[in-house]
Amino acid sequence: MKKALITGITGQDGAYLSELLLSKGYEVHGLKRRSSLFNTDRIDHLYQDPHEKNVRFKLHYGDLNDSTNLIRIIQEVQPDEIYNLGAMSHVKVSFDTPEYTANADGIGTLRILEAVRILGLCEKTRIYQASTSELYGLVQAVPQSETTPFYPRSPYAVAKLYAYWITVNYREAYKMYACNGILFNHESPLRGETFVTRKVTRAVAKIALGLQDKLYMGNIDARRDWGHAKDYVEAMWLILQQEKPEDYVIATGVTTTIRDFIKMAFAEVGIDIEFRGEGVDEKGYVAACRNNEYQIEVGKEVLAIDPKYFRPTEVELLIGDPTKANTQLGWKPKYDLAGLVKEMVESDVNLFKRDSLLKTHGYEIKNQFE
Ligand code: NDP
Ligand code: GDR
Repeated sequence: MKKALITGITGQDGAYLSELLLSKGYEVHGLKRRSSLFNTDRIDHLYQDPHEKNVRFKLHYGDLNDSTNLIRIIQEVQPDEIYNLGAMSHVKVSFDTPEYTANADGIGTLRILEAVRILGLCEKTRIYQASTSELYGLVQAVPQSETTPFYPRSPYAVAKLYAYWITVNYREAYKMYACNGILFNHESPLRGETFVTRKVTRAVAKIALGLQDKLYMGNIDARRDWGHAKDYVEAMWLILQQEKPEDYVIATGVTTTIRDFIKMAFAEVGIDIEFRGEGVDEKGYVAACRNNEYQIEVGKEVLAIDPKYFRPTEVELLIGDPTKANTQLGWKPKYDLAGLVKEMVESDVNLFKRDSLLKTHGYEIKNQFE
């Protein structure tokens, strides 16, 4: 039985990757951070009572900022594969916490590689590094492929650039099977609530159900190449199953503005949006409500721009060229953007129907910060 260790197991990708590896017969170990509230929502359905026999899903307390902890866990687990998905992964937040981000996202990767080397596991353990399309940053060429030059535009991206190159360096210096998956944005109903797609699908659901009036957004003209996280964790696994360790771009090859994503998400609940105004004065109005279940008045302002969501330096255009992954890995995405939007909106509508029911029975609904 193969053993995998996943850092970032409590995140979006960690949850889907755990499901995939368990379905392939792996024993799955995960690094979990101590937090003051439970943080295992996305993987609770995979939990196995550690007192049972033949447990194949095990969590270990740890942190990418603690080398001795990582060495101990890797020594204990002796993994065949490590998926380093743990990171402070929010680009905007990285401008507020640049040093922490550099430590966890940049040096954290070095700590994993060094632990494997110190423990003499260079030949046994294969390592996947969660690299990112944010490395391309300021557009140098499109579509972006494995040979496009990098120009990172945030503390997050700069930290991930270090992680990218230290992974390449350890592969070349110590003959380790260590690879970068340069993944473009991928989303799902499990996406963190403050990333743009989930922020939008949650707001759409709440606005339709009368739980929220308005959605405040940043730069809605940026473009992203969005895929489904389920497809992308499949690519991570494939990258570690090849004869030779290499780096791969994983993307759909289609780019869409945030503005169009917003329109698509509202359309899922039968609300048509029209944008009027310019720059920070731009607003989104309801042009039509085609769904009798939701009572949204035509002409209602449901979206406005709040400059607080602008980034000091922005990544305006991402569109990936997945040719290498298509041909060498045989990887092709099964989901398209329309299917992804539908699934995310449906999931959030179901989530907030419960709140709507509580509200109609007089219970107070907790607000959450974006
Ligand atoms: P999430 O933000 O959903 O999950 C991040 C995970 O990292 C969480 O489990 C989090 O733990 C954990 N983590 C954060 N800081 C530390 C730390 N110091 N030590 C250990 N673990 C830590 O990210 P995604 O699942 O979306 O992304 C997975 C990885 O892929 C990340 O590295 C991200 O940067 C990268 N990536 C993501 C893309 C995307 O579109 N989703 C695209 C390209 C790359 P906790 O739950 O306790 O906060
Ligand atoms: P990104 O994702 O920065 O690409 O990083 P995010 O969804 O946060 O932003 C995408 C684009 O939307 C614009 N935007 C807003 N973004 C957020 N979060 N909130 C807003 O209100 C808003 N309004 C407009 C942003 O400016 C940006 O242009 C994600 C993360 O998962 C990274 O970890 C990963 O490496 C990259 O994707 C690939």
